[in-house]
Amino acid sequence: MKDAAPTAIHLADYRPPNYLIDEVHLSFRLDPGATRVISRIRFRANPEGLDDGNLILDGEKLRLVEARIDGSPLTALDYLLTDTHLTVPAARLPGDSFVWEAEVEIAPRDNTALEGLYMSNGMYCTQSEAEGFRKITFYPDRPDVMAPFTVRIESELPVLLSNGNQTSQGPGFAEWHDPWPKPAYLFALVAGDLRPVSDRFTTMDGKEVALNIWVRPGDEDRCGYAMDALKRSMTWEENVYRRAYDLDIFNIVAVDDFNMGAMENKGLNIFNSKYVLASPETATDRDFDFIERIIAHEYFHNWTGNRITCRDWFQLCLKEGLTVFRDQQFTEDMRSAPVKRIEDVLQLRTRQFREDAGPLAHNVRPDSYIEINNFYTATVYEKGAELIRMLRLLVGVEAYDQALQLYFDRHDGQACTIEDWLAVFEDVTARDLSQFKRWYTQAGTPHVTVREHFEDGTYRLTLRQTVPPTPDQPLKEPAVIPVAFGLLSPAGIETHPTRIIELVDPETTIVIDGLAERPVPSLLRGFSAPVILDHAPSFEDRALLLAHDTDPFNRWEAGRSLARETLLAMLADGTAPAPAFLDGLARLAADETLDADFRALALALPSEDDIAQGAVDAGLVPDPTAIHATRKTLKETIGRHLKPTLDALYEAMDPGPVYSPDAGQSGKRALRNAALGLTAHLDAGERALAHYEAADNMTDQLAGFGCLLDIGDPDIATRFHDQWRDDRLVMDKWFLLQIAHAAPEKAVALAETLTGHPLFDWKNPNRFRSLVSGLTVGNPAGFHDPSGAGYAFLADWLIRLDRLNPQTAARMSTAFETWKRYDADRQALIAAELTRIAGTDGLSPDLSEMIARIRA
Ligand code: 0A1
Ligand code: ZN
Repeated sequence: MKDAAPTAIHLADYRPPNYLIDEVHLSFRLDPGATRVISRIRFRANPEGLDDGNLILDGEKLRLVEARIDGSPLTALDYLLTDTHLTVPAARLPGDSFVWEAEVEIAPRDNTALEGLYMSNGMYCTQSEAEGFRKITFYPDRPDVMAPFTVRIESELPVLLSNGNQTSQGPGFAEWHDPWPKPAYLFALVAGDLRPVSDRFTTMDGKEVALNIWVRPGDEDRCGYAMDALKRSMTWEENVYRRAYDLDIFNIVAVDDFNMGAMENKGLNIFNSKYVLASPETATDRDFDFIERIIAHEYFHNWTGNRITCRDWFQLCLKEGLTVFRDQQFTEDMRSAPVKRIEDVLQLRTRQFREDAGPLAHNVRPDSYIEINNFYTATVYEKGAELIRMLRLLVGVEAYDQALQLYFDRHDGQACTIEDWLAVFEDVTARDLSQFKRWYTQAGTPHVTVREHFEDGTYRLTLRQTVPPTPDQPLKEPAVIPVAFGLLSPAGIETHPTRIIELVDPETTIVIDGLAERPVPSLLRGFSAPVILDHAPSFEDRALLLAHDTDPFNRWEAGRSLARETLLAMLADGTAPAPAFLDGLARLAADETLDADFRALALALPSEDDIAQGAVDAGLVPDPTAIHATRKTLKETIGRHLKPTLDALYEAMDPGPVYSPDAGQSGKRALRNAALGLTAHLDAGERALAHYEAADNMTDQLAGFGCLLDIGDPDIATRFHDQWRDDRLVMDKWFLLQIAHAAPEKAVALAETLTGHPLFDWKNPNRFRSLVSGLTVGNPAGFHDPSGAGYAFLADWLIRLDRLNPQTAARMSTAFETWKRYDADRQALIAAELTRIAGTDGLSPDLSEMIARIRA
């Protein structure tokens, strides 16, 4: 039977499940075209369930071979089967507790959506989050049903893995038992010809844990950094959160075909291979940084996500926001904290502010969804993490630690809500967090408008908060906004160190007396809240903050706002960059008291997308072509003006002969490559070519490659290709960078040509993303070409990919989310493409939900 078209699911409709599960036994007989999955599940009535007592199991794309209850076979009259559910009416159930058994057949070879059980390069693997388990067997596939799992895998493949500890193994089979009750979304299975890279870890409770990273033969020498990051994550979590690992074995598997970054399945993390495999020759410093961060993230989920999980998918931020915050803390401790904070804020502004400002804006805890996979967003993850950071700032570090220990003790083994999360903070601090909770239930980025008044030694600072309307939320209530601020004297001396003002009312005024001179405020230090500060300090004040603020974030922020303003003035009427701006930049670049990575960040210009958003904020309609040209001009002007400084930096920042991806060395490379990038055009690419040729690591090689592409070197793409054609992860970079660095008017044609390249395997999500986002993210002026060719290119590929992999198609459609920013011609062209996609027969619920929201 067919179900009706997918409808929205609402948080308000949550009902506890009718049945809970005491234990699950699964048996897999693996076969590419006909895998048999035999389940035996002991159900027990939930006293909190509905009165009807029906047993409702999710199931999609399963061929039911047979089903039994308490050993008696069911006939088709005993249950109702649709495309998505199998329901056994209460009248057909023997009582409050029974054993369900089923045998189903599935075809992993034909699973191109990469959800459920699928195949990648001859290996079997699973992706169960969010709702993939229902494509493996009939099950109450919802996170509030938690159970211990026992799994038997039968296959001739040499390595057979599942969650938990291995209990037996023999020729052609392996058995695993996971004693920790878990929801189905954390289930995983892997089978293949894999090689381990192994190590050991002793936990703070003295438990010996075997660590393995499983990779394809030949990749063993690229796992060292991931293993090191794993051990550092385990130690850090013990030291900072006092939580230890809880199984005898921790497995990580690298797979080439994966829709997301990685997945925290209990005891068996599955990773997109790009976030595990790295060698200096093939991975950039940034890749190493990501590997460290994602290894930590997935490991930290063991406590925040697995031991304590989410009651329903509306609570996704409960595990994701908290785990992102914890991985940010980890990186801050491993590397430079200010640099990490700046990078995180850059990401937040680029991805989350953009989401919050457009048609896809949603609460950190959404109220409804059609396809939950569409809500693994920057808002849930990154804004979710900002909310935890604010809570910690508001209650203080000690209370935060106590609240977390209470959370772990109180909720271990449970499926929880945001209310449970906030309650531990309320219980520890006796503070009422009902107003703070609005951060979870209101979408949109708050604006904080600043007014200053100084008279007779008295300084008045008035801060006013507003949240612009977002889809379905016209009116907003004031939130609790912690604003960290300090004051500097006009000579650049800090007279008032950081304190926190809590904005709870629409408007708050702070009065500071006894000042000899008008102070220069440093507001929102460390980016203490995810808001837009509407404040236009004078050029001189910002230059002063850039030179003297004690808060590194605000130092960087002052420079960034000067750069943004310079660009906007150049765009508006061709105003040349102020010499004071260029001199300030030169001083900062040469300031040896500052870390190299910080200086590299200060030299980086706002991205074209940031400038477009800046134009919108200034009430203008952004022109991507003009933005591209202006940014290029400013880059060249900086290069010319700062040439002596940049040349000196290029020479001085030699990181030394033995490559290490640590913060110290990678900072030097970043600064050296920034100097190269700003000056490469001045010698027609001579230094860039020498840099490229001398490079013994991918960071430097790619820096040279990018410069040479910008300059239009006719051979460099072929040279790079011929060197790396057999390396899939490096070739992803080749596809992406060529398109990102193409002249805008040539970018779409190049993207089109590259889709015909023999190595363009569009069914591999990494390859597809590299090529398509090379255009949509990497080359905004090319994507927004006035002809509309970029829009048609994206629409064609989304329609094509949707038939195979709806999840990735839906994610890539966000390239259209900013369409209302642009001029009427571009809007009309995009609207036509959105209409064409929406009108395509057989569109997935994933992509149709996204297109409908973007069009709204
Ligand atoms: N929970 C993972 C991310 C993830 C989400 C969904 C997936 O498939 C639909 C896969 C992975 C994390 O936060 O790392
Ligand atoms: Zn996560």
